[in-house]
Amino acid sequence: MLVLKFTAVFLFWVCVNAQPNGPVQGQMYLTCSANGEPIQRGYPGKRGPHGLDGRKGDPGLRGSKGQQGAKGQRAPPPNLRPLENSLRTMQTRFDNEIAKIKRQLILSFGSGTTIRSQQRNWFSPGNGYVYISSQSHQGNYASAKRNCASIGARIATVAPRSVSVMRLLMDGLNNVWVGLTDIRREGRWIWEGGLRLKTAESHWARGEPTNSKGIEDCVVALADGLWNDVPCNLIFTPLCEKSIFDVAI
Ligand SMILES: [Ca+2]
Ligand SMILES: [Ca+2]
Repeated sequence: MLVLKFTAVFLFWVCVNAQPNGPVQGQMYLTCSANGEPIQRGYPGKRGPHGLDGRKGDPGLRGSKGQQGAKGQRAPPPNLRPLENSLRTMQTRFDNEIAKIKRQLILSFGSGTTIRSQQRNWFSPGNGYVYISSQSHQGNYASAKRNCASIGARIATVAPRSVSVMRLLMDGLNNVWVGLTDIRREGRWIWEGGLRLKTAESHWARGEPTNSKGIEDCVVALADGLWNDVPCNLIFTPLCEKSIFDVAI
């Protein structure tokens, strides 16, 4: 029995050492059976499919801090001079306009103020308008309207509606043209500009209007501010009027 075991071990050793270089791909394997007979072994199988992707690896270590970059050049200062000049101009215009409006408001609400404008003295009775009645503008009613227009005004239609205002304006004056007529239709009094005279704003002197001889179609203000109808071809001084905001100060 011992002899048989020894024989088997010996044969196994012979078979193993009969292929000292080991298996070679594409080469048939020869080995021995347990009883020492050589047997054939098959070719290596095909390569298996690719395995599944492995899990994502851990993030790498943080890199070291880079070197500080070179210092950049300072940007040139912006050119603000045009903007400053523009703002200064706007400020000046704004200040001038505010000053003008302020003066006009003071004159508008200030009674008895004289305004020097365009080489003329305009009188402000505080009603928002200024007035002038110059001997150099004397004429009939038609020329009186033209003369007022020549100095940037119109023949008065606002002041005559207030006796108190007219008394301020008529200081030392008498018989001045105002902008009221019944030229188109007798007894139908119309203000220059087209508005019809209202009863509440009528300030006729006692007994007026008389329409004497049927030719009194224009109106003058008397020294006390009341009205008289007179022929339009008489020669008187016009009472010229314009808004305080139309005065060049
Ligand atoms: Ca008349
Ligand atoms: Ca009359």
